[in-house]
Amino acid sequence: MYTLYVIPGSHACRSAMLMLEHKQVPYRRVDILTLMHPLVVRAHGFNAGGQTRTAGGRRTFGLRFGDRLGTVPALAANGDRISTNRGIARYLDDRHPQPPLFPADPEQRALVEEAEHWANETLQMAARRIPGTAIVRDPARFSRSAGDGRLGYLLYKRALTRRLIIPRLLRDVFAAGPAAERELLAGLPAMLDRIDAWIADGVLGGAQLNAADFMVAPSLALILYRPDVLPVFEGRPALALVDRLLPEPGAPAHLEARSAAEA
Ligand SMILES: N[C@@H](CCC(=O)N[C@@H](CS)C(=O)NCC(=O)O)C(=O)O
Repeated sequence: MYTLYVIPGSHACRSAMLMLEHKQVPYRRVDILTLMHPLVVRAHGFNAGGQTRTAGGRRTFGLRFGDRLGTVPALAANGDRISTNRGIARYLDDRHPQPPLFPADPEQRALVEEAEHWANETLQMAARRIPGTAIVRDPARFSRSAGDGRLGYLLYKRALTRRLIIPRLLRDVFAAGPAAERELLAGLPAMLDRIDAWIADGVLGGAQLNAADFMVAPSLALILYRPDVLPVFEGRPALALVDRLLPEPGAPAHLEARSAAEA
């Protein structure tokens, strides 16, 4: 039995959950109270896998703190402690080769690893900051709407807690203040173009999903908590990918996925 430490609604944590589900490995999920997570995972023997995360080119105090102590997702397995999705993907593939998370062909694998790397280094942080700037601008509206969505409720179950804590976190840790908004939105179409191109080339969104798909889809799902960006997604293969893996609650694809899981 594996134990996965997560925080609720985290796109990074959902990547690891999708990978475990892909492997059909039973696991116990432990939800940590957000903000306590670097301390809790450290106390359980994890670290942050040597990451040096930046937001808007800055290593804020919060990022340095998390990188020193530990991040989620964090997987405890057979006495091992595996931090980061990158580590978790490789650990799972070593121990549970089928179905794979990376293609066997070395050239194909290199392409998937390139997409995985970009999703980890660039998309994952942009996915916090794109909705983040809207949240900082209008915390009350967001605290209501983030109670449900493709990733479930975001970080805190209570709307008041979301309203009080999340905007501060976004501004101070993830540099998602109003000055960043224009640039972040301007960069979104190019990011979606890149994902669409990988889908067209069969690197993402194939019959056999891979580690890069599981990194990309949750980030897109988080961006879509900001409804005004939907027109930029419409008609794109990138939207089909996130609809396939993480459908909007209540959408037909979501109901199908739920009844398949319950069967
Ligand atoms: N890129 C890594 C890092 C994930 C990450 O940044 N996780 C956040 C939660 S969404 C975290 O644990 N942050 C702790 C902190 O910054 O203090 C991965 O995919 O595993």
